[in-house]
This record gives sequence, C-alpha cells and structure tokens, in this order.
Amino acid sequence: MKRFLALLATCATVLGLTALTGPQAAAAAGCRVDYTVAGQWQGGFQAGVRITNLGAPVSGWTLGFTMPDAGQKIVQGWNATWSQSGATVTAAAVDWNRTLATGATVDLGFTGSFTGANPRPTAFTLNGVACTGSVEEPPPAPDDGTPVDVNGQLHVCGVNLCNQYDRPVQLRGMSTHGLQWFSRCYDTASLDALAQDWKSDLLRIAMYVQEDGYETDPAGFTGRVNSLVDMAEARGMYAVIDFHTLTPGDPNFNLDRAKTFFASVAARNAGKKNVIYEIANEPNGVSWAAVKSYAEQVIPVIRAADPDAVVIVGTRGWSSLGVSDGSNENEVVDNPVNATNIMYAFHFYAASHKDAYRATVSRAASRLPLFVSEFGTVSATGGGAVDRASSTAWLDLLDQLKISYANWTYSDADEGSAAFRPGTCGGTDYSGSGVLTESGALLKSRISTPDTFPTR
Ligand code: IDC
Repeated sequence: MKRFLALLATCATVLGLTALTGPQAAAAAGCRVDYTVAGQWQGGFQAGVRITNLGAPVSGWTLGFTMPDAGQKIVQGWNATWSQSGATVTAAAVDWNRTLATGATVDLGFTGSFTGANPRPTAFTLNGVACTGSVEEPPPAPDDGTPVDVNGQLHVCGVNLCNQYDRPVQLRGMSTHGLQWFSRCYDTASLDALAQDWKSDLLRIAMYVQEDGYETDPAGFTGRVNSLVDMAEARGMYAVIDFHTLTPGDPNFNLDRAKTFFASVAARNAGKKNVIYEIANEPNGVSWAAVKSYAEQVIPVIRAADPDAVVIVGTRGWSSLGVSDGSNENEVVDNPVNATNIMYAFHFYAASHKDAYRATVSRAASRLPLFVSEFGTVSATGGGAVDRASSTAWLDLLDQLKISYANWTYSDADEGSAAFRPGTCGGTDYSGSGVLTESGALLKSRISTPDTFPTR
C-alpha cells in the first residue's frame, strides 16, 4: 500500500516515507509528531502516530490533539490509553512505554470513523507542550536566500507561525524605537547592518499613535511606515507594522485612527509577502472584551484589502496575556478573537517579568499562537541594567517553543534597552567595535546565529 507521511510538527506536509530516516535536527523543540494515514475506506480509516521526544527525558506522557472534523471518532486505539471528548483526543502512556529518553520514539495508532471529510489533525501537544520539533532541517547554505525568499508568505498553522512550506518557523529580529523620535536610526546603513551583520529576520516598525506620533501627522507617519516596509523588503526581512498604542490603554480610543491607518497600509502593501500587521501594541487598564471588540472591528478592515497577511492582536495587561492586570491566558483561550490567521502578542521585560510570566508562556504556547512582538532585556521602564540570566532563560524558552520575537530597541536611545550606544545613529558605522550596548551585543549574538528554516 502506498503510504503517506503527513504532518511534520504542527502542519500537514506530505513527504515520502524515506523522510523518517533523515537526520534529526540539532536545534530541536520539545517533541515531534508524525501522523500517518495508513489506509482509508468508506467511513473509516487507520492512523499511525509516531511521537519523538526531542526534549528532556520523560517518565510519563500524554499526547493531545484535536480532531479537525466533528465526524471523526476514535474507534479503537493501541499502544496508549485513548480517549475522546468532543473533538479533543488524548492518548496516555501505558506501563511499558511510559519512559521516553531524549530522541526516543514511540508508535501508537488507532482505527477511526468519519462522516464528512477526513482531514488530518494539525497540532499536537505532549504533556501540554506544543510539538513543534521537526527533522530534515539542514542549515541552509550561505546562499540560500533571505528570510523572505526562503519562507515566502507566512500564515498561522495550529499554534505556530508557518512558512510557504506549511512548516513552523521562528523569526528573530529587532523593533525600532518610536519613529517620531528616532527616525535617524533607520537609514540605508543601519538597515544593511540589521539584515547582513545581525542576520535579522524581521524589523518591527513601532509607530506610536500618541506622544507626538501618528495622530499629529497621519499622512506623514503612514508614509514613513511604508518606506520602512520597502526597506525591509529590499533586504529580505519581514516587517511588523506596529500600531503602537500605549497611553491611553484602551485601543478603542484609537479605533477610527486604526481603521483609517490599516485600510491605507493594507491596501498599499497587499501584494507584498513580508508584511505582518500588529493592531494594538499594549492594551492596559481595559477588559479583554474591549480589546477583542476592537480587534474584531480592525481585522476585517485589513482583510478587505490584504486577505492573507498574519495579524497580531495585543493582549490585556501590556500584552501580558492579562497577567500584569491580574488575569491569565484563559480569558483569551475561553473567548478568542473571532478571526483566522491571527496570533496573540506577549511582551515581557526580562528584569521585571520572570518565572511566573515564563510559566504563562509555557502553558499558553500549546493553546494560542503567540508572537513576542516586543521584549526588553532590562526593566519595564526600558532602562536599568541588563538581566542576563532572565534574558537568556526567556530566549531559550522562545527558541524551544519556536516563538518569534522582536527586541526593544534597534536605536541609540540613552536607556539600557537600546542596542546602540548614544550617538551611533545618523553615522555610517553600525557594525564596528564599540557601537553596541550590553543589550545590543547580547541580542546580536542570539539573532545572528544561522536560521534553520525548513524548506520541505
Ligand atoms: C518606552 C521607551 C522610552 C519612552 C517611552 C515613552 O523605551 O524611551 O520614553 O516608551 O512612552 C513598553 C512600550 C514601549 C516602552 C517600553 C519601555 O511598548 O513603548 O518604550 N515598554 O518602557 N511596554 C513595556 C515596556
């Protein structure tokens, strides 16, 4: 029988069976699941599920996934204790396969029934952690192309950001500071350095709305954002267009401005593959219901002009998934924004936000598509000392979960979060010794390591 292997990581990808024998990726996430439809007949099918543990050894495990079609039911499973409640399926280890060393695999399977279509599940968790690991990811040769060349138009796939090959990717890059204050930092020389020396995958374009930003000159700021989109595109980087609301914290205060702005930038940039829209930087002091309502009014404006772009939605409590306002991710899980192809923003400042916030991200990552569109290595004021231990713990976690990030800031602001020493911008040297701050050196060392974007 001809067999198809589907689904590397969280997205359906059809590969020949020989793919299984390929080398394991060096930089792997916590787990990988290969879902195989071994056969299908009138109303029934047989599926094989191979779990590979790419993380630390475990002495017990539970696999979770969601049946994509309501008519799909497990009839009989093997090599695990299978159960199904609605669309939610779990398979718990049995005595003899409870222990999984790093790199170990275990094969389970089931026969199932279906009524309508029989699509494959697209997202799996192991002990609650999203399985984003994959094989067959040789480091690209140096001439493999820019991040946008390799990945093309992005989309959301399960809880991941996926590329044109339907495979999860992590984008690593930098955020501008406020364009109203630091536009001198974004010229040909600085963006060349970002793309070539930093090997950044993305530039987040922080367009403040208040504080002498967009509201004072809508046409001027719209034009500046568009020209930065073009400069990122010319260098093969993704551009996150950040509608940088901050004070007031209720994004609805800027609803009309947001509609006007996004109608314009989405129409102008619809044909590009490198644009991601971030509709509200950091809602604060406002209910999740109000943020959701804002999102459900702004997203259709973007979709009408640019239907296929990924949209990032800010979350409550300065984009902390509610944590900094005394809530947590459940308010979003229980009441998600009614739109597809969206991700939720999570922001942190490493010296202020530590274990409790990391635990939130670890939990939420298997339930919500997350994008760290802003974070700092310092305190939430944007200043103070770099917290190396916390920053490293955060970046390791984001790498493990394949969560994309942008660091605040690619600027020479006189504050600890800035990557460049004061006086660097506007000159010609963004790469020489002595231009980087401690934060800049740390981020450059993390961002400039080779990407391993999957290409099949
Ligand atoms: C800060 C800048 C600072 C500026 C201030 C103005 O670092 O130079 O004076 O904004 O509002 C955020 C915000 C981001 C903040 C940053 C640091 O998104 O605008 O930038 N921060 O305070 N959220 C948490 C921290």
